[in-house]
Amino acid sequence: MLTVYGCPDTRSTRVVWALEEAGADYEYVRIDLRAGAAWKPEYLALNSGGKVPTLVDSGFVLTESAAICTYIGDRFPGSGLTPPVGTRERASYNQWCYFALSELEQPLWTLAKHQFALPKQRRVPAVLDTARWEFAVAAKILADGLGPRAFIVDQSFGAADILIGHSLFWAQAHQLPLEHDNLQAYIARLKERSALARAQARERAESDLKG
Ligand SMILES: N[C@@H](CCC(=O)N[C@@H](CS)C(=O)NCC(=O)O)C(=O)O
Repeated sequence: MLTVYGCPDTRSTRVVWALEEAGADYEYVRIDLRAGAAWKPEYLALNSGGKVPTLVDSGFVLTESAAICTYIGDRFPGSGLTPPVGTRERASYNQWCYFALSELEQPLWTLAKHQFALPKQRRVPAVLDTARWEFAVAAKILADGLGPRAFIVDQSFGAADILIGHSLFWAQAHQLPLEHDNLQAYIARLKERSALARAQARERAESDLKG
């Protein structure tokens, strides 16, 4: 049995999107971050950082959205979300997952942290301009790497597209400039995926963690 702990409009959408792409059967438990539900002892026992997402697969607990998406791809090989281990495609897949987490998402996270996520006394407004510039640098690397292809690895949709796509949606929602035509087309292509719409609807429909 698979259980996802998440919250709408957070990185848990990546995981629910992957599960929907895989056609998996899963339970969703909403952790209302604003109400402090992530700090309840029963949730901290699963995710000691008090963050979402967390996946529990029959007692096996996994955190970190990229690790979870990769796990889902490997657990449902027919989904095509992850290339087989040991192949060059898998190496490229890893490359783009690490890029998504370390280069593309980081400036977005820096912006969020220093605008609202950190305690007020920890925020440093002077970093915001540099973070916007760093995002533009990462977007250019992504645009060059994507080129004319439909998806980031080998022309077929996969979990790396989920991680990158989710970060691009995040950037769009915060009005960061994304002037590369191929990235605009890529974003539109990803937004058309019915599994994404199902994931967003599922996250909004489910109820909160009890207790
Ligand atoms: N690197 C982690 C980041 C998880 C994370 O920071 N999640 C945010 C929501 S998008 C969260 O739970 N924030 C609550 C907090 O930091 O207190 C991942 O990708 O899963």
